[in-house]
Amino acid sequence: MPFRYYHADRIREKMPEYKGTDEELQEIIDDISLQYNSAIREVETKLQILSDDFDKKHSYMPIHHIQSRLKSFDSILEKASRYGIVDPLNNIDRIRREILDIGGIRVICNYEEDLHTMSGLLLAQEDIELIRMKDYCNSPKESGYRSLHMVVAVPVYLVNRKKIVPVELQFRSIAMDAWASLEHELRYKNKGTLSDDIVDALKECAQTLHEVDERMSRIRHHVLNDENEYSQY
Ligand code: 0O2
Repeated sequence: MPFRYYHADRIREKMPEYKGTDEELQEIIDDISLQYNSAIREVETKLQILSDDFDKKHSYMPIHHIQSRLKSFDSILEKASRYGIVDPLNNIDRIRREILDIGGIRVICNYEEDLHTMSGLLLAQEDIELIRMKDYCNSPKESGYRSLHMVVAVPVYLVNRKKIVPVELQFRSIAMDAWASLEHELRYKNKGTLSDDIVDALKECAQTLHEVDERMSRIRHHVLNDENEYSQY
């Protein structure tokens, strides 16, 4: 038996109101797994190819590493309830339209300028459609969080159908990612709440790391003397 993202009976326990058969429920779950995992792979491959070509042209790889995840089915159902989607298993189309981070990719770049270069190169591809962009780099969140978020739609070609599937991308510099990972862990360890003092201290850390990002970028340009080399992108 192939690896299963989720088994129908486990989800049925949580959603006893679902009236379909086990086979129908398993079909819904397997479809999500296949389509979103495929979309993640498509976009990851595109990014990898861009990074390889960048390396070939400039002897430099802007992407430090990539992480991806398929949102757990439990989290999808929890978010659906938060979004007021009642009877979510009978409203899979609404879930697909409204929950845009079922497939997620985090692209960790070396320098802040690389985020804009790589996201721009991806968006320039003709089979990629931008659905939504949130620029938390230029407008950080209240917490101090910085990152460039975008949701893109990518075609996935299956045996007898083509699906357009959304994928959420979070482009971060190494410094932005370090802050977000540690802040997330602290918040998680403290059950989602942190005192005002800690929140302020973390915000200061985010600002310091932003200054470090800017300084590192200036040092890089100084060392490589390549101020305008990538401006063509
Ligand atoms: P995961 O597992 O990281 O995906 P939502 O909150 O999802 O209903 P929206 O508008 O999509 O609505 O949220 P937003 O804020 O644009 O993006 C949410 C994601 O950004 C979060 O995902 C985090 O990954 C990241 N993020 C946003 N703000 C912060 C922050 O203050 N600190 C940290 N560490 N990360 C942040 P999730 O939902 O947490 O889950």
